[in-house]
Amino acid sequence: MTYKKILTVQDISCVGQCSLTVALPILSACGIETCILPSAVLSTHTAGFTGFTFRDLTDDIPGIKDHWLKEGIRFDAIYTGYLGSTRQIDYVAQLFAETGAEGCVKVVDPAMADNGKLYPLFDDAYVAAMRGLCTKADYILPNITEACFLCDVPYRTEYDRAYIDLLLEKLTALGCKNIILTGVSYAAGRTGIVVFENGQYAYYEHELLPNSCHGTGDIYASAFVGAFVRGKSAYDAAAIAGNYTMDCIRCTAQLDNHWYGAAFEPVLGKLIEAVK
Ligand code: PXL
Repeated sequence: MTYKKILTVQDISCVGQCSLTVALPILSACGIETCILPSAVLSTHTAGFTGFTFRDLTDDIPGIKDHWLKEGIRFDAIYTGYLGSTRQIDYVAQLFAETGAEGCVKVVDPAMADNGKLYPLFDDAYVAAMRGLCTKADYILPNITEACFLCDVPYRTEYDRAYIDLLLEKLTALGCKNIILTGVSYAAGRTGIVVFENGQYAYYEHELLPNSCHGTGDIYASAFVGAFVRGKSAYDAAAIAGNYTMDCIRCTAQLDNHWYGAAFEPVLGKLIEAVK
């Protein structure tokens, strides 16, 4: 049996179904021992709620890392999501360098923007720091907006394959290795995921659902990482994560007034089956 240990670094939004409250159950469901490092604690996520609290945990990270090193704790994979501050990104790079076991896979979801806009609280300095972290990862999982911020290309809602190739080329020129680009749509009613691995382009296309939900980027990234660390190929993991995310969106569409996140729990069983 393979039983891998992963560290995931992202915030705890106490309410809102995103970041650690999504990553921890999904990675556990994939059969991976999941260690967490909360980047910040918020009362809710920042997309749609107002007046949320925010406690930045940046200053806790060096002490936590030093304790782990002293205990000989190492991780088979490290996966980062929403981070709490620009300074924290440097600490995460240190975690990459010091706490990985041999062959440790590093995955960065540069969770910082969507629909052409940065999330509240983030600025150009944050983008620059995230760009640096992305070059240290084995896989990055941006959406198109995040890719545009990372490589300084204007965001477009209408595009063709040449535009996607430009983004992949620029990300590669920055030093990014393998790129899983989400939300890539080449035809009406369809969307999909580009898997750009070792310079090879592949595309997993699926239906574009009429509704969308907050937090699906985190669900997608967690399911991708879970399936990949369980031994699926990047392409198969991208497809499994895409199918699971659609199941979550369909499940959420049946609920009234569930605007702040996606109901990922009722369909977790499907993910467990898919990663077996
Ligand atoms: O889903 C990404 C995310 C994670 N964490 C926090 C957020 C967001 C997106 O808005 O606000 C705190």
